[in-house]
Amino acid sequence: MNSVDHGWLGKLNWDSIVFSSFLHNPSVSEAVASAAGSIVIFATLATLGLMTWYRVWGTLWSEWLTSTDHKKIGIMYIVFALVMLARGLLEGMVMRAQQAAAPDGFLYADHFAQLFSTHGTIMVFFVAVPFLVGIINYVMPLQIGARDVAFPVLNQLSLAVTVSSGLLMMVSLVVGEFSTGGWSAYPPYTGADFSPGVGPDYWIWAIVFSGAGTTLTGINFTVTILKCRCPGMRPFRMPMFCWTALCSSILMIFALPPLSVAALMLGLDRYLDFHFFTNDLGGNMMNYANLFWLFGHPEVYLLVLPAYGVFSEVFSTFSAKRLYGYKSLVFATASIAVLSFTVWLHHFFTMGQSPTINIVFGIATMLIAVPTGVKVYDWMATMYRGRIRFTAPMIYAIGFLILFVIGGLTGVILANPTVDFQVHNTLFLVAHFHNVLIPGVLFGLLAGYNYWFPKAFGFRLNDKLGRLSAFLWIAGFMMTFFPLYGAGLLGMPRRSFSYMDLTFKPFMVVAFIGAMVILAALITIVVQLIVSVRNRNQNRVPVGDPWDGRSLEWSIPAPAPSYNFAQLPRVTERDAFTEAKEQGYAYQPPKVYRDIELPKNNPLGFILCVASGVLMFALVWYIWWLALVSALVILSAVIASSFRWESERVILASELQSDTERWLGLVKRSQAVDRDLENTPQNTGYAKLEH
Ligand code: HEM
Ligand SMILES: [Cu+2]
Repeated sequence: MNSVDHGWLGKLNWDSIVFSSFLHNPSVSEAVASAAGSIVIFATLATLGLMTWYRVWGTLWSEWLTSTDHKKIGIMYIVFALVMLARGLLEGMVMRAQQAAAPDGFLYADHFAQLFSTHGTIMVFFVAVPFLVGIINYVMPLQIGARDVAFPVLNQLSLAVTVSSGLLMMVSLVVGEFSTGGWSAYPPYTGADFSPGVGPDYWIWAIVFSGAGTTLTGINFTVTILKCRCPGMRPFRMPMFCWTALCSSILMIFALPPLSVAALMLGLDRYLDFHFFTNDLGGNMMNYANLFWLFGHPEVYLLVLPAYGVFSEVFSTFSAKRLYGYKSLVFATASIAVLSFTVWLHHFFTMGQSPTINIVFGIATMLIAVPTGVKVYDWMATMYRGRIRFTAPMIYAIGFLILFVIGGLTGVILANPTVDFQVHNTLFLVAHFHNVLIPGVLFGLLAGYNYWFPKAFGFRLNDKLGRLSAFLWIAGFMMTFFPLYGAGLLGMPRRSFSYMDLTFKPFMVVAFIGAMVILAALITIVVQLIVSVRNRNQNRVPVGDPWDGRSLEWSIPAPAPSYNFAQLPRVTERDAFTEAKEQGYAYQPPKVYRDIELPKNNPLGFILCVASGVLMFALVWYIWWLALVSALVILSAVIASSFRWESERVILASELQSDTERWLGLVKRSQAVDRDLENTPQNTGYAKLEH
């Protein structure tokens, strides 16, 4: 393209700033865009200001930004995901408001298109993925009795590129415009001919960099689970969550590369005038569709499997029972992971291949319902005759069980090519995928957040507000998305910024009210956090086992110490901690205390986060010198880091001993609490043994 015609600042000029469009053309649509841009700017300034005011920069640097501890990296992933969730949800609200107000509306078509493109991209890549990677990061090494993930610095790098890609998404609200091509960015529409602006370039680089981070995370987690399990932790003794984490990580390794390749090829089309996906000169868009969905379909299972893992832990803990059908759940998980690669073609039933092919892929798609049914059965059997407590994670789990069956069934309906010809690209599809993504992914992640929070921070979240938020999510979800099934069956196309047929209007109004309920659910989560932090002293659970947990993460103090275990555990059973409690060898001091080596802090992640952010921005705007400089910074930082002499720090045996003895003393002084009291201040994390 005309890459050489640009000056020092590439394509960047004053008119690229969002406020300039508002000044040229003061309309409601532009006002909304400017407001969003202002929120980004003010939120950034306010955060920086507050951090300076409270003088937290030093701690932030030494405890967090340079940390290689899997627990801290996990928490940072989750904080990032929650910030992005707030943005993604607000965009959903604005879209619902627009469609409820149609045909009059208040947004331009182009602005609406940017909204569904950023919303979809953010929800999938910057909410669901980082949230689940964060939870796996925190929990999985503890569950398998390891000290850290296999490659702690790599973990830091994965976080770095994920965050910098998310920041790039935020910058696109202020400078320039985002893509209008949806989260799947189909060419040739996103090619240079039809989208000459910078929008698709923002999408491409955010996807390429965060995708690289996710692939590396997949490798890191897979190696960790295969290689770093404590003595005795045979595969079939691993907690269910670790199995789902393993399958999901393998999906990360194999599913993300086709996406990165597709996005880079689209980049070649746009930057260097290649013709992979154009309509002429030998290009063929279907190659993109195949690559994209070769990633895209496994991706949805990559998202949902860890949530299955969370629900498995939640069902068994809050029913005080062993997980029913453990092995069948493992095989169901693994077969879902494999099958997920064999169905991608159902995303283009209507794009002209033969009926035979459609039938084969239709049947393959329906097959996934079989292992999923096995799981639903196992979860219900786990609850049967259990001592069930309706805590916040359990409300999410039960809501999931009911709603996910509905979402799954609508998926089976869509898997029938003849039906799909009628409803593809209508709101029926939008209802279906939100029906699986919200109860199936988001509820799982929020359940995990409520469930493991006390382990991470040493105090429980307020359960009343947690339950309220879960109910609001369930009610809001149903009200927002069930009407879309109706509107879709009546023929309302997806991605329409307006419509003339007023039959759709009542559906859209109900959906908008439902979206407000979801907003209330989000606000409740924030309130819950604030209230819980304020009342943290009454809710502390330092002993570390507030829910009578069954796996190893509950066998250590809360918050978990940096070295995880004073001595690596040795397990002889599934549900290792329950076993230890029953046999009476929980809360024993190690026989000998030995020094522990842990990886030292490393500034590499932070440097890479900044440099890759600058690199992406430079690439989007064709600022070639800046791209070169930042690429060199990345390269030199990586090389320099490999020359670090001392990469380990030592925790002395004496320190371990005094920590452990203090904690064991606390256990002795604590009152064991019954399950009925688990959400009262009496619960200090010492669960009474019950049979
Ligand atoms: C408050 C909750 C939410 C609301 C109100 C909402 C609303 C919407 C709307 C209005 C669209 C555009 C639909 C269309 O006309 O094609 C959309 C698309 C989408 N949403 Fe959501 N959404 C919500 C939550 C989520 C969540 C939690 C996820 C994923 C984890 C998600 C993923 C997507 C995706 C992938 C698209 C497709 C974007 C595209 O077509 O390119 N949404 N959503
Ligand atoms: Cu699919």
